Amino acid sequence: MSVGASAAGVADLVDRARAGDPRAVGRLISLVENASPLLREATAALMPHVGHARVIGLTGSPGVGKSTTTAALVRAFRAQNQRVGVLAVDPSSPFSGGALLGDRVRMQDHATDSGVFIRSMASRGHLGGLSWATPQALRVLDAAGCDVILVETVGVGQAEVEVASLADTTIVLLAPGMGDAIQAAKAGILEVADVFVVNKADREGADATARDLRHMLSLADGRKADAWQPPIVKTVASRGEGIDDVVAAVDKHREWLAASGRLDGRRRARAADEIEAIAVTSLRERMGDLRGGSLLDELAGRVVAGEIDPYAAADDLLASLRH
Ligand SMILES: Nc1nc2c(ncn2[C@@H]2O[C@H](COP(=O)(O)OP(=O)(O)OP(=O)(O)O)[C@@H](O)[C@H]2O)c(=O)[nH]1
Ligand SMILES: [Mg+2]
Repeated sequence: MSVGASAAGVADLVDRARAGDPRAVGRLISLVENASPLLREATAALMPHVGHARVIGLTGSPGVGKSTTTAALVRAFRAQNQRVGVLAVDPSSPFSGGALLGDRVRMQDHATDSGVFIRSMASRGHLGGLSWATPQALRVLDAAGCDVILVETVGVGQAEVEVASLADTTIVLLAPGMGDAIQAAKAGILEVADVFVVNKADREGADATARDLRHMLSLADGRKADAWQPPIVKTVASRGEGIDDVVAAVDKHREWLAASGRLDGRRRARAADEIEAIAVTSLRERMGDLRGGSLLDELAGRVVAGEIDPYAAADDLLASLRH
């Protein structure tokens, strides 16, 4: 069956994904990636089966060691017999490839493990971008029975901050000598971090990086007394060192989220973002249809002629969308 065949095909895909068929999982994520019209039905079919997975985001500058850390975390969670999903997201690239291809190779260890699903996803420049697509892909992996989903995002720009904020727990990675603490502060990434990892601690300067980071955090006085204080964990991901400490920090954050009631708050905020992204996407599409239509042209003419102001014209345009 080809992707996008039919609604009946979608129900079958969802059934097979729930049974743990990696090909079905892959096809459902392709529906997301391609913004398929069948996605609406797929999402409805997935809804009753989600809410179980914990989502852990990893972000940080290129080359800092996200994929290496992700692979090490997969190993750690598999040792606990947890089912793991990995979603590698590249918000800046219109195509899957490059760095993500390298990641696939690195993940080879896990390629034959039926307890691990690995997918990469690029935005392909579709409307709404990854803030829209990522929650949908997470839903597929959740419904497929993942206990843990690791989301690796490339880079430390605004889009990455948004994707990172989709996680229950966000890990921000830094490495010595990359000027990372300052860069991270500039990109607004310090605020989204629940756990800091200073990776490549086998290199000189790891202690200095941790110290810079602690200093930056002390300057950011936005954190209230009852707020979570993000721990700083040092790792050598390539040798698996410190990974147990990362798992412990993530578990502790998870307990704090549950005990403080913030988990529910985060999930509601995420659902609100997703609803907004879908609504705005739909609005943009309908506005796009109007662009070729006569109403917008007519309103533009009236604004140019000085008959109405652009605010009133925009009101008319929005009113027409309600029909
Ligand atoms: N010395 C040292 N090298 C490491 C460590 N962890 C990862 N590396 C190496 O750093 C390089 C980049 O690691 P990746 O895991 O691909 O980094 P990444 O952040 O996923 O990179 P992008 O996906 O390209 O942004 C690789 O050559 C790794 O082997 C570490 O703890 N110490
Ligand atoms: Mg990577």
